[in-house]
Amino acid sequence: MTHQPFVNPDEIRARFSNAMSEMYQTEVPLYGALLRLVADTNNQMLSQQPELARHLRQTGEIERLSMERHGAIRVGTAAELATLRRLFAVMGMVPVGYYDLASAGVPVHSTAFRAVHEASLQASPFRIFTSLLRLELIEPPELRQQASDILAKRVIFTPRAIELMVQHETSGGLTRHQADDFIIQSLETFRWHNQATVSAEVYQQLHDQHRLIADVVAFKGPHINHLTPRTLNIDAIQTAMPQHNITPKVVIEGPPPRNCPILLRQTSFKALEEKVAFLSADGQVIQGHHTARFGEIEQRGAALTAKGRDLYDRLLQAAQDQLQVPTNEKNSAQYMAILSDKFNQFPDDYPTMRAERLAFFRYFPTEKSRSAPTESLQGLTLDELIGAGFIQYEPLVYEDFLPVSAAGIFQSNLGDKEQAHFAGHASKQDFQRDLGMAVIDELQLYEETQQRSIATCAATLKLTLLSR
Ligand code: OOG
Ligand code: NI
Repeated sequence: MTHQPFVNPDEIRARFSNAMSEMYQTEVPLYGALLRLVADTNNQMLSQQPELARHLRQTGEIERLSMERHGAIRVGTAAELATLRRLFAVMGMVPVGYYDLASAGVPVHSTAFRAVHEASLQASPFRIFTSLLRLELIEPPELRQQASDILAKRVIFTPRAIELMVQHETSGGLTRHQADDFIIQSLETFRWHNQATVSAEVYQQLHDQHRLIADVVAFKGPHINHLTPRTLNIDAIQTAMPQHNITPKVVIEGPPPRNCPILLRQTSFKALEEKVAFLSADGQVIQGHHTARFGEIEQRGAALTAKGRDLYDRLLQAAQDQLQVPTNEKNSAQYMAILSDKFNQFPDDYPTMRAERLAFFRYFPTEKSRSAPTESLQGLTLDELIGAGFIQYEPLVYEDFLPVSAAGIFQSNLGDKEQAHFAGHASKQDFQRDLGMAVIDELQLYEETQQRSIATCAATLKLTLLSR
């Protein structure tokens, strides 16, 4: 008997991401409109700015530009989170980072499932921001118990999806036929259901406690709540959205516009009010509505080192402290001005960002290095080789999320009155116990990618040692 080869997890992820996007565009047509606006703006930018196009080609970013996407889901129990970990593993996605959102007024903590190696990220950067509802933060106790009872009864995975996860775990992969099946089956978990699993009364109680609780508890599964393409000009899209009948949130989250973008800037359109049906105890169908699903865009920049991140966090905090109140329609321009002013303290050219070790970089051997007399280069440092034109560098793209920004995205889609505060401490340990493994440290991943690129340069130049 011949053995069927396994499909590469990167390919399963790329296909799953496409299938998810198609499903979501059907479910939320406004997301399709946003995608078209983003594609048009990206094309315009590329034709107007040849230098930008060159930079994106150099790093391979141009190929993944149109497939760039992240999505988000919210689950209710440890078992759901742990099974999602197994589901995402089939597609080569592992939990990276821990995000505590309770301190920012959202009763969840989260991780991002994503690929980790630069080659895999290149094949498909698709990530899922996954939040676990923290039931322990819910008052009163009776409602907490009720929510937990409702969640205990639901099964969010199809039996066949579970079978295929086990198949992947025991044999190390899926064959072509199994992978096709897996994509169809796993998509079911993230589908929207316009029928709630609870009565209108129970929905209202959950909703009164926090809109997010109703969103997680009252439905059959963790519907995908947004998808996010990557834009080359987030400010242009923020301005253009209203002209396309799309209502954006009031401010762009993250750093201000810069010559050398850092981390992540993101904005979204406001969640839509959608019709749902509730079933009463006597079997009557009652029409109501629920607001949860939206579209988002992101613009990514350089991944920062711990030192760079610390500076970012301090400047962001300083801007928010100066504004004193949460951002709204009236103060959004003022906030952006304050933010730009504070960030004048963050160097805005790559050589300085590199010299001060604020960001991670990827190093490439130049054309010149291929015909170099390598003996004479032995012993030169990385800086010297860059100076002599044998090596060039590009910033490493940030592949993760930002807790303050994520809270801002949550908040703007939960309504303004949900500015609650939760006293609970961040609980990475509890999260990892529920997940069934430790989350991966993102800084370590950037460090490794940077190091691998230096090793490739050394190999090309036939250097035995290449120190920074
Ligand atoms: C997740 C919000 C966070 C992001 O891009 O920071 C997020 C959610 O609303 O479930 O997606
Ligand atoms: Ni998002």
